[in-house]
Amino acid sequence: MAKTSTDGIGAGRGTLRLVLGDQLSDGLSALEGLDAARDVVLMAEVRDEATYVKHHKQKIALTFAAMRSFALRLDDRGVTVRYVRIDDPDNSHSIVAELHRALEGQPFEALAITECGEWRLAEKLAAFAGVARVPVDIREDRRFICSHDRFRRWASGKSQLRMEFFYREMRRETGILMDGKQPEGGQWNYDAENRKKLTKGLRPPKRLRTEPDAVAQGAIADVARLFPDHFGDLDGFGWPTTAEQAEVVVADFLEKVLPSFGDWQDAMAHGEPWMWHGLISTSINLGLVDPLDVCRRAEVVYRAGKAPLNAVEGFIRQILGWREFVRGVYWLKVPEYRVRNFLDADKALPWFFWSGKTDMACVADVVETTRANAYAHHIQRLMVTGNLAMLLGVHPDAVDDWYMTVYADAYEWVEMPNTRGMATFADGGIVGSKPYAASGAYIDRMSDYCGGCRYDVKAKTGEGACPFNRLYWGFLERNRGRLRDNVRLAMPYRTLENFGEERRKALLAEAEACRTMLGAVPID
Ligand code: FAD
Ligand code: DLZ
Ligand code: SF4
Repeated sequence: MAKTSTDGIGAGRGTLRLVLGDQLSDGLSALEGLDAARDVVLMAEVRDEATYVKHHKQKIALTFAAMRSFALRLDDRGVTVRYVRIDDPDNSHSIVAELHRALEGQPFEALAITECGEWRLAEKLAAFAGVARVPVDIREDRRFICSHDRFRRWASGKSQLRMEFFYREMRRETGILMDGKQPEGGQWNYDAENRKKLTKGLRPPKRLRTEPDAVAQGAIADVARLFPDHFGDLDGFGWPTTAEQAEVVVADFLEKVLPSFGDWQDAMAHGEPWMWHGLISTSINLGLVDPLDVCRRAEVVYRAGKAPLNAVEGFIRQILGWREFVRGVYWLKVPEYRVRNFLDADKALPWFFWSGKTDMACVADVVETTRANAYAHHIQRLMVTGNLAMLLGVHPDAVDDWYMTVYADAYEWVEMPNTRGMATFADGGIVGSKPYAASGAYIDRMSDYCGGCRYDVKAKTGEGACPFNRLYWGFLERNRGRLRDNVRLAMPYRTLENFGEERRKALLAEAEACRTMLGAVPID
C-alpha cells in the first residue's frame, strides 16, 4: 500500500492517468500504454462527487470501497497510485482541483483521461483540458458496446428513436442470439412470455450477497462517520466491491437465477427485494463487470440448454438493448435533455418518498427496500414510484434528484433517460412512445401488495380508494392537450371522451383532491 498515497511518489516525467470512481476496469482506456516505471494513476475520493446529490450512504461506501480495492490492485501490479482519501487533510474535494494539485506537484508530460459518464463532470474536465499546462488526451470509454459515433449514425435521420430497432442492430452487430441473419428462435423479443404474476406460494431463490471485506468495512465506517445525514442504511451493505466478488455474483445468477428471469421479470412481492433480477447494475456501472461479456455468457447458458430463450433474450435485451440505448440517448440529447418537462409537471415530491411513511403498501415497500439496500428492481422503480411521481405531476428535477440520491447504481447517463424518459414522459417521447401511466389494477395484477393495503384497489373514487386509481383519469384529463394525439393513447382518450364533460370534471377534481391528500403541493 506504500505507493497508494500522495506521499513519496517518484519524479519521472511520465503520464498522469485519471481513474474516476466508476472507471474501475483493468482494460480502461486511460490505462492503455501505461508505463509502470514512469506513470502515475490519480484516484481521488472527493466531497464534490459524494454530495452533488446527497447519495445514499451505500452508494458512497460502495464507490470508495471499490476505488480503494482497485488502487490496491494497481499497486500489486507495480503501478504507482496517487490516492487521495476522503479524510486526507490536503484533499481539495473536487476532481479538477485534485488534477491541478497532482500536476503542480510533479512534472508530468501528459494527462490521460477516459471520457466521463456524466455531462456535469465531463464539462468540467473539458474546461480543464482547455487550460491545462500539459496535453490532455480524453479517450473514448470503450467499455460500452455501442460507441457515441455508432449511436449517432444509427439515430441520424430518424424521426423517432426506438430501443427495439436499436437493439436489433446490436444483435446483428455482435452476433448475440443470432441464427445466421435471423434472430434465434425466429423472434427478436419474447416479452409477451415474460409477464407472469407470482403464483401463490412461489418465492424467489435465496440470493447471494457479498460480505464486506476489510476494505469495504473501512469505507462503510468512513461513510457512517463523514456522511451521517445522507439517506439510507449501511447495515445491509452486500454489494461486490472487487471484480472477483462481482464474478461470484454473476456466476451464481447465470447458473441459478437466469432460467426464471423472464417469467417473473415484471413481478413484485412484499418483502422480496431481489426477485429473479441480476443484482449486477452496481458492478457493471462501476466497471467491475464487462457488459458484453455478461451477454455472451448468458447466451452460452442458453446454448447449453440450461435456460430458456425467453429468459436469456429478456436479460440480454436489458443490457445490449436498454442500457446501451439510454446511454446513447443521453449523450445525443444532453444538456437540453436535462431540462425537459413535457408535461409541465410542477409539484413537490411528497415527503413519504423519503420517509416511507404512507398507507400505500406498494410505495412503503419500495421506499423501505430502497432505504435498506439502495436498490429496487426495475418494475418497482417504473410502475410504483415512477408511475406515482408522474400521476402526481412531480417536477422532473425533484424526481431526478430522488432517483439519483437513493440508488447505488445511479449515474445520470442511465438514471435520467429512465426517469425523465421511460418513467415520467418528461422527455415527451424520446425514450418511450407513451407514458407508462397505470392505475392500481396493474400493480394488483403483478404483485401481492394490494391485499395488505389500507386502500381499496377496486374502488375508483373517494378517500379509501387506491390513489393510483384516483389519479389515473385525472392525469389523462389534465394532460389532454399534450397527450390526446398520441396514437398509443387513443383508447383511453376515447373512453374519456365517452365519459362526458361532467364526469371528466369530477375525475379531475378527484385527482386534485388526491394530489393534495398525498402532499403533492406546488413547489414554493
Ligand atoms: P436486471 O433486471 O437483472 O437487469 C440486468 C441489467 O440490465 C441491469 O443490471 C442493468 O445494467 C441493465 N438494465 C436493465 N434495465 C435497464 C434500463 N431500463 N436502463 C438501463 N439499463 C438497464 N439503472 C441503472 O443502472 N442506474 C440507474 O440510475 C437507474 N435508474 C432507473 C430509474 C428508473 C425510473 C427506472 C425505471 C429504471 C432505472 N434503471 C437504472 C434501470 C433498472 O431499473 C436497473 O438497471 C436495474 O433495476 C438494476 O438491477 P439489476 O442489476 O438486478 O437488473
Ligand atoms: C459516485 C462517486 C462518488 C460517490 N464519489 C466519487 C469520488 O469520490 N471520486 C471519484 O472519482 N468518483 C466518485 N464517484 C463517481 C463519479 O461521480 C463518476 O465518475 C462521475 O459521476 C461520472 O460518471
Ligand atoms: Fe398500491 Fe393501490 Fe395496491 Fe395500495 S391498493 S398497494 S396503493 S396499488
